Amino acid sequence: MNYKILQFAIFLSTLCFFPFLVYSQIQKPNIVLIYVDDLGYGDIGVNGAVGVNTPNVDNLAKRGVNFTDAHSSSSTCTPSRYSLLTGRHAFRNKAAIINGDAPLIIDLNIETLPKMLQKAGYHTGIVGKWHLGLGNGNVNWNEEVKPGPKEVGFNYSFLIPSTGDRIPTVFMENQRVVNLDPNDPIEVSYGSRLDGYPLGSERPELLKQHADPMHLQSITNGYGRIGFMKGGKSALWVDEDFPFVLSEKAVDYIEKQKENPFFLFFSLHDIHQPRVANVEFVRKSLMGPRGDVIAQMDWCVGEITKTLDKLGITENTLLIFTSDNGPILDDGYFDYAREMVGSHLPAGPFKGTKYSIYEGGTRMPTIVSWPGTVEPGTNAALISQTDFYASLAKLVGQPVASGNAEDSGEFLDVLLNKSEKGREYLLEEAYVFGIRHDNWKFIPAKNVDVPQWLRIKYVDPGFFPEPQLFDLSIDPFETNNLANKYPDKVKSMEAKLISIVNGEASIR
Ligand code: NG6
Ligand code: CA
Repeated sequence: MNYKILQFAIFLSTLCFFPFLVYSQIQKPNIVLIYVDDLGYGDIGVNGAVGVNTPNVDNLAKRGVNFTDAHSSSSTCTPSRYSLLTGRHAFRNKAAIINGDAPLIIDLNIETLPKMLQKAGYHTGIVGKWHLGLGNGNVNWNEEVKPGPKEVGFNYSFLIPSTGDRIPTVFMENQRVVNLDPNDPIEVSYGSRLDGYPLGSERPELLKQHADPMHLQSITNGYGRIGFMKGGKSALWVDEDFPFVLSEKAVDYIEKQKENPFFLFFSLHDIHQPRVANVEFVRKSLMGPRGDVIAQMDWCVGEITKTLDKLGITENTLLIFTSDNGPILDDGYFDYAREMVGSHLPAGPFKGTKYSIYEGGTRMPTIVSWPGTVEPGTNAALISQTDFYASLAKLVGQPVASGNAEDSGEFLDVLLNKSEKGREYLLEEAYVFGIRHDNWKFIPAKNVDVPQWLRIKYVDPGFFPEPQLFDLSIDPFETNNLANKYPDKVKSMEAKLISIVNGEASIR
């Protein structure tokens, strides 16, 4: 063969193989994201929980990787969920905790995590808590409510529309209320009282669990809620059934989609309040309802892993287990979590709770499991849930649409435990900002009184009249303020924070 022809033949054969070479690096495993509500770093066995066992979560950790410095974007729910699904920090959207009648807070023109996965050929579903708003304001709950999950990229949805403690206390499947009797239409109000369900403030004898005045508006299923509700009696949920209803829907989704690559966002109600354990889980812990619902949550995790095993798709499924914000003992309902906590440390070795800027507010229990692909172990990389977007995009071979997910860093190798090189900087959002630079943590001065609603919950949001600087490598509990000792460090971290919040610098 003459040399030119040989060269051409080699060129042709390279062309033939090239697509396979590229393809082989792109994998499309199923992706299951289990998002627990208000679960603290220390609330799982592998991270030191006492008073409750979490065998299913511990087993995930045993066959996966347990992250020790992984963060939700914020120490409250709506902002964290917003960031998770958009790869953008919540401050850019002024996202804050919203009520059950709030409009959808995700801009329909941006590409979300589920939309990106749809483009990559995934079927996408959400089962559980939404809390990102529905409709355009002024929702009519008696018809299809749009926009919602479908419009932001979920092919299937089964929702708790807002929170367990907010009305309407009904499930929605594909954006319609489940079991609604058209002759008993639903009305919802977060302003004036409706002539509907009795109020907790007036009929405390109807309550299964007493609560503070903010949670004593309409009573449904024996629990006072935030907001007023009328009608929809046949559609009301039974809180005690949550673990079974939600797990069944999630399992059903997996079974139906097992032939597709699928993305399931399993967004549990547990361990948010009202903390209601089904009788099967009552006294499964030594800590009362809060511990019992941790056991209940663990059971739900087991239902998912059992299903993946049964269907033989465990090795083709990337499972991420994490939480939306730090733990809180008293969030309004009187379930004696504070009295019964014993020596259990809900935030593990960290200071801070839900609503707080200290590490416990955003440092989340985080486990990634993909047996056969992800090497088991622990990983200390600094990483944010905002990074899931770009990292999963890389995994499935999708570009991040330009101008989208601007806070999402690509850390696929960290997620897959091939590297411990995470972020250099990480933003933490609460009622004051915090910024991490490797093991340094900076919180700017905030000279305002702690609001009463946080004070009565014993929450320390981290307000302090002077800047705070901690070296987490020697002081993980953020006790020793080094701001006076390292003024240059304070200056540079403050400047970085300001430039991020002003949109001049990236936080990737
Ligand atoms: C707070 C509620 C609290 C809880 C929280 C949201 C009051 C006094 N407290 O505003 O009950 O629902 O919002 O929790 O209204 S989260 O986990 O969804 O962020
Ligand atoms: Ca939460």
